Amino acid sequence: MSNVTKVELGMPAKPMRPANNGGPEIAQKPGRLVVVSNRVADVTAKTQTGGLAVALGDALRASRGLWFGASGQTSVNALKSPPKIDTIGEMTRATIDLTPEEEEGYYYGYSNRCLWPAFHYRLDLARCKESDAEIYFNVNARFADALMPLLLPGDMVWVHDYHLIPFAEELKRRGCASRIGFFLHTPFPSPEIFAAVPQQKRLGNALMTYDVVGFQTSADRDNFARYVTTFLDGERLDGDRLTAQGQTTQASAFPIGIDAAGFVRLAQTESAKGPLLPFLADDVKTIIGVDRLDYTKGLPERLRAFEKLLEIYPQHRRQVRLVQIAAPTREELPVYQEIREEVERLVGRINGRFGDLSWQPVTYLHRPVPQEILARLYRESAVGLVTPLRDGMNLVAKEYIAAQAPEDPGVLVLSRFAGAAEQLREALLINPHDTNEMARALDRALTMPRQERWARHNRLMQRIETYDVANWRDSFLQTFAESESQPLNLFAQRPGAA
Ligand code: GDG
Repeated sequence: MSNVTKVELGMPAKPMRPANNGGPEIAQKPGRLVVVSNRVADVTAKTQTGGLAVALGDALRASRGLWFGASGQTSVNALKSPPKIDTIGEMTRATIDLTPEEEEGYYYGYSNRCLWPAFHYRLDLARCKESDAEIYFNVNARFADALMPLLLPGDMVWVHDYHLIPFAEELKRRGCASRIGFFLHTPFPSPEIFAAVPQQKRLGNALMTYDVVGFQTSADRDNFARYVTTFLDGERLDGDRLTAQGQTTQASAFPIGIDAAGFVRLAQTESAKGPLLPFLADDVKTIIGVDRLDYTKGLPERLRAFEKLLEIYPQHRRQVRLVQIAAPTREELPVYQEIREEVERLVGRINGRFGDLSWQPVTYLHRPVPQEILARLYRESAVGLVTPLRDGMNLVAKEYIAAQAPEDPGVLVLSRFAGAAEQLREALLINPHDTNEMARALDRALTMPRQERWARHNRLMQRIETYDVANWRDSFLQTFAESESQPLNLFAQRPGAA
């Protein structure tokens, strides 16, 4: 087995720190970490299910920090209510309610009907209403009003995701001198796509007011750099620095990881506890898919590829099943109801067409399953099938690898359009728009000799362990700690500037 070099293609230009198995090493300059996200994770939960929540929670505790965001509750009195502040051990949580109109315009409207589809290259689905945009910018301003009094000198404010793009500009407009960083969990699309969003200049300029902007992949970072040079008349400086409209920012790739060691433990402990999950206790091989039921995840494409596999490789009939966990998400939006109907129609068609009284080709669950069951499902599945049409990273791909038995691992079939494909090159990479290619890849995965599976898995596993979620967090925070707070350029022509 060859050694994997520490700095991989698609990794940030600067070598990152090795995986951190101890506590978080945060800011080199002293200061609290303040995390801002649309929703605040339940840091009081005994068993945290999300690796991200655990990694951020650890860093917040280590710096006696603050996590700020929306409470998830709506209230007609929200505009008059102060933030709700809880002290949880060594960290603080501050949340505010939204009014029903704010939730509709900011969350469902602009964030999830405009930015989410546009960032995933679905301009056909993007509805960027000016009235929703106004509410989105106003909610960001209100968040900034609520956070300002809670900030201390020297704080590092780390803002997450597309709901909060204008947040740094709003804080700086209120005189905040803290360093403010941003991490985008979705892809950043090609400049021509981003430029089609009517509020693109306002959003692009707002991103430039951050001191550090983090992306999932070097392709996303390059898309942003091309946007800044092409549409904001900006320039690419040395390293990852960009300048436009009198603002300079560091735009780098920080690919997010999972708690690899924790996931390995979870998968091993659970499988050591008992026999196979009863419904898997036969000789039929399992292909596993796990996703939020989102139109970006390529679920219809995946089902059609599985159908094609059964059609053109009849030897796999009765020898393989697809288990698809599709957790409900954003069900209030009609486009999510439509994708659910399409998926359920396809599941029914495949089961009706190929199934018999002793074999059902597709097992489909439209509900979340506990994480320990997920880990066992991954481990007991011969193939992990991850087919997003676009995805920022895709943590399921990494979890599938971490859960495998090293001596007899399964094979990951992965979309080229998931951010994870930049790192996970030993997976079988496919184009999710090409049904035949996917069916061939599934056949190859199901019949791959153990030696090849082992060799591929070994390389993938090393990379997942090295670039885990703690490494992601510490790499971002290190870059952040080395940055300087840049003041807001009040002379820049900003549409919507006060
Ligand atoms: C966004 C970006 C980026 C799913 N079903 C169940 C369940 N899950 C867990 C998975 C995984 C997580 O949810 C999904 O993460 P992904 O990365 O696959 O996708 P998004 O939710 O779209 O996340 C994405 C990510 O942010 C991080 O930056 O990678 O690109 O879109 O951890 O395991 N967990 C449980 N039951 C389920 O049924 N317990």
